[in-house]
Amino acid sequence: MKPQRLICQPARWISMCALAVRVAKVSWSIAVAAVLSSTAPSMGGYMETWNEASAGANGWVYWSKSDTEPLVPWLGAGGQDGGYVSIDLSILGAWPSVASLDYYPAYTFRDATRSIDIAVEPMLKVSLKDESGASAPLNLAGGHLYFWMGRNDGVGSTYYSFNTPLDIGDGDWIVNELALTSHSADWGLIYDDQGKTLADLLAEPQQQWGFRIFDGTGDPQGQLGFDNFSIGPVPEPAPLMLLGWTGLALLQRRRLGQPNRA
Ligand SMILES: [Ca+2]
Repeated sequence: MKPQRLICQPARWISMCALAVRVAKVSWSIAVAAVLSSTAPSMGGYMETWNEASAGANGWVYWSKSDTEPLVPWLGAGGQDGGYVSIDLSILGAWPSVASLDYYPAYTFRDATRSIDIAVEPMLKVSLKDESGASAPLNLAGGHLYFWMGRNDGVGSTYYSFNTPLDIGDGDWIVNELALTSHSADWGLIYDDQGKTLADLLAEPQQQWGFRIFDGTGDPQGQLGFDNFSIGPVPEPAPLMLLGWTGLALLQRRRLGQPNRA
């Protein structure tokens, strides 16, 4: 097919462009359907189901008003499945001081076995549920729940919070899926006394990570459930997606080849 011939036939260009648009629309629809139909869970390098007593806490703590950092209250039944943690937000203490409006309902730290490398494990998942009673409904005072990462290495501390807030279910469990990035613009500095950047923190071992309630105008209240927390790689494309793309590519080649044969 020679370019000059196509230039002299604008109608054929328009037809081919229309075909390309249709193929693109169908391809996108199939790709979205394949992603939604994929049932394979993302089993990342770190996962906490809170389903077993031996792993009920796994080092997870909350920052209480008594500042004694007791274990997160673990419930052996219920949740999205087989146990979970349910936290009374009214017992949270603010950090770094009572004058602050910065709360940490659940976090874990100093996992000596591994660290999060969000370059290869950027997909965060966590199930959340508002379990507040009618007498004390959930009230974050205009604030939101965020995921954060940090580290205290004994010399100093550095903490950053991912800027996209998490959704909290209203009586039902909500599965949050959040693709973390290493872009500094996507994170907000919580605290740093060593001059470390986000890149410095992400490259360090034995990070801490957890959840933060921030941006509110008062103390949070209510009961908040956490279950099935994981950080892992982005799921591989489902076989249906690959089949769909391959089939459409062949169809496109056939259709685009037809004018040459005419
Ligand atoms: Ca569970």
